[in-house]
Amino acid sequence: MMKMRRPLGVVAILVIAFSAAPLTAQDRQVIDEQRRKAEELRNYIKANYTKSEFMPPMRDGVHLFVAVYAPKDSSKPYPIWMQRTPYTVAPYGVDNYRGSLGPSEFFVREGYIFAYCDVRGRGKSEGKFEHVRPFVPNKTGPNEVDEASDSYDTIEFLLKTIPNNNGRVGVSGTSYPGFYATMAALSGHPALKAVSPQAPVTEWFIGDDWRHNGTFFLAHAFRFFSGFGRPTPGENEIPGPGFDYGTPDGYDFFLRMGPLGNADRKFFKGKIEWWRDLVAHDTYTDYWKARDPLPYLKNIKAAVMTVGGWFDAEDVYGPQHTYDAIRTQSPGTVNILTEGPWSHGQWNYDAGEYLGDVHFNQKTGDYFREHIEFPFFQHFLKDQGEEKLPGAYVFETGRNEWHKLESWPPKNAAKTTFYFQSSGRLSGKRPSIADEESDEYVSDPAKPVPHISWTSNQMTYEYMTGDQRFASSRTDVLVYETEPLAEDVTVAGPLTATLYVSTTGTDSDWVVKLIDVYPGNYPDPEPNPKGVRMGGYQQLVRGEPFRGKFRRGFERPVPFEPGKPDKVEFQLPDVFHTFRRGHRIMAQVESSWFPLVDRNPQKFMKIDEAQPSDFQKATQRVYRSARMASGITVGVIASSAVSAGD
Ligand code: PG9
Repeated sequence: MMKMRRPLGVVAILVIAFSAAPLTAQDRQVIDEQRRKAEELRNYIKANYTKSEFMPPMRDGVHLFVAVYAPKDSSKPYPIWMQRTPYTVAPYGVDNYRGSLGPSEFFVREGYIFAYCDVRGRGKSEGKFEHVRPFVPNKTGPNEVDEASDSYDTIEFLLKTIPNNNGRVGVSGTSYPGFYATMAALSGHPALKAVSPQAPVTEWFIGDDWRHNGTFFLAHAFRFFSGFGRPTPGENEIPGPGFDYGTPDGYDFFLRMGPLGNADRKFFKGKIEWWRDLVAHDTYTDYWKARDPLPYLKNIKAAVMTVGGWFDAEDVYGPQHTYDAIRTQSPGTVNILTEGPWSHGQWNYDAGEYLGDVHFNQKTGDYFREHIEFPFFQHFLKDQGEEKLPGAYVFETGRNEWHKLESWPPKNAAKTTFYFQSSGRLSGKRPSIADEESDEYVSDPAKPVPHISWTSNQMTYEYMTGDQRFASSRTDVLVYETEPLAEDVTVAGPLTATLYVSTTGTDSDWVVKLIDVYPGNYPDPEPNPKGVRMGGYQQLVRGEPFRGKFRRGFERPVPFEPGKPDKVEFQLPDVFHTFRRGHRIMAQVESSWFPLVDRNPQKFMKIDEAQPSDFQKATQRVYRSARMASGITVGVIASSAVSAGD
């Protein structure tokens, strides 16, 4: 495989260019080098590719816009790589070229035909845009269209129109484009040989983007919709200007905003239909079910490599559940999962050496692009590369090693429960206490638990690995931890939180976190520009909220009976992490996570209709007895069995 230069360090440029600190000579050198490489790539594309634009008709007559970049060299046929997006495929015009093509520079240098598509109703495409348009199974006529049929019709057009193609098509996309990649897989087009849904938006009520287990991801949604959602008169919705918060402090901004309903009353003023839908649909109804592609992922003909980041703040749920749905529903499909130590989409553009304060001691992003993603498409679109691909490429954080597995999660992970015990202990031993021992705290919506210890008005990607010491010291956060580990403990797969709780309110949120506590002598990074102290660092490995009224099911919210113990059990996204010897395993439980999650008034009601007077303190209890044994269950791999990577 030819050794490629490191792809653009977009994050490097942005971090350096927008950091408060004055630019050093080295910073300038990095920026100049990245700019030179970007210019060189742009010139290469212009010299070796010809751009053309089309408006192919879909089966219902609606014309969609496609921009195609084809190699000037016609000495051999090339596969088609396609992406469909709602974010427009600008720049428009056959003389205006993109600065990059395809998933990475490897594809540009190798030679592919690249097709960029505005989805229906976006950019220069005709038709009506529908957010996450529901899939229509068993279509009966040309007017029953969806993103799968639009993918099918676009592929048909490209194969017939673009000269010198080799008859094979690949599709990939990240996040919203990842949803369209999943839809392309559902098109069933026979020429579609390889699909890579990356951080695909998949299930928006339970785990992706806007809602997690019924809670509303306020900071993320507010930022997104203060730009994307604003309709522009006379045109399709296009990203509008950023929103001026007037402060860098999101905790203060959203607390002063007041109840969730004020976001529309004070700021969006009814102009953003999708915001209204997301807020109003606060129970798992057909609105959400219709937008979930997972049940349809059967008999998928194309090879699928789903890509996700263990620390993806936007869509950590989608990739894991897309892979799992194909694994269980479409056994004949070549189905590969790649999970790395990444934030949202970081694998596409960054070296992937760290996230926040957590370092991985290798360029995980470069490795993915060169040794995982590019070979996947080369294998299925050009018959190149190794015969047998693994079922999973997964990065083990903590030990910081890649693994190639037959499937995910690993079969040798034994289900193990870490129980909450007295005096804040966490252990594998079930409590033997007969009576109903519990720990309690007062949850006050006027002083919710922050989700970060620093100041930002964004969700911030780094919260996914952030230091939790700021939370441990709060009286409204329960903390349970093991003794320092005598040997490495590796956890792999989904986590299940089982809480036996009571509240003096009639609704409540429950946030569970799994945390890696570093030993006191853990070294600080060198260099250490932020002056972070890693000794005693409490690194978030996984955190997830659950809106308690859905404990009987997401379709049927039920109130708590004040003071009466009840069971709340939910799944947290998968992890693959080793707690090293000398570290501790910690669990935290709290009832707010702000402004990542909207505040629960702790009164059973439609939260978007809550008034300030509805928000009430509640005394929460978490039980830890033989009969009501709260804890976290996860697969544990004996250290000896965790084979090193390839
Ligand atoms: N996760 C983002 C998103 C997905 C779907 C709708 C709106 C936003 C994204 O990065 O595209």
